[in-house]
Amino acid sequence: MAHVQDRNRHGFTLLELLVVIAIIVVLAGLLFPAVQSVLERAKKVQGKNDLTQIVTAVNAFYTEYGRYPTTVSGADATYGDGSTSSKALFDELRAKSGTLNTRLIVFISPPEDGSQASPKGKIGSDGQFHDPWSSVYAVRLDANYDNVVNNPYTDGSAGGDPNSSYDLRQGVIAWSLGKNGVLGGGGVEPGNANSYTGSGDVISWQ
Ligand SMILES: [Ca+2]
Ligand SMILES: [Ca+2]
Repeated sequence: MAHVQDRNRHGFTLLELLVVIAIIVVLAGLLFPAVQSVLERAKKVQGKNDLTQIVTAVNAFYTEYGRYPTTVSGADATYGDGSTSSKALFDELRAKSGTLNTRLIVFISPPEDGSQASPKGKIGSDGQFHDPWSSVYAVRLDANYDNVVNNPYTDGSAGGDPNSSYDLRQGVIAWSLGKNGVLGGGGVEPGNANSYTGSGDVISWQ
């Protein structure tokens, strides 16, 4: 009997510890989705801030030089869409290149991580600006100066019909593919592929 009393005095039995551990596991399981959703919202806010900075930088370049930071002419220019790297664009905006930015003005200065090809929310070793999920931000410039650019969700090609109702009356637009890394929803995002509505994508023009 003395032995049992000893054990009681010293605190928890194995069963009590197991119950406490089980309760902690259940609570952690309940909290995990909530924490994930808060983190995801924070990433979208960061994405929107980055997109605003990109658009502001391009517009400041236009104000300074009377043109957009691209050598493309006769059609609109799209960077970071998977076919054309955005390095040339950000090299000009970051004054790493003086080809177009002849006065070497720094229009944007995102954090940089040269040790990674695809860092999150930074310029990578590829010279491109990556979103908080590590995909590349896409940027479209009105390089034919007709005051419209194609909406990537309704056309996908740059420099289309300027009279189309699908075009946006913008000089520069930028967008992030969101958590699933593709245009529109699907997979880990709600919504449908190639559609902005209800997806996890982040865009500059709304
Ligand atoms: Ca245009
Ligand atoms: Ca997406």
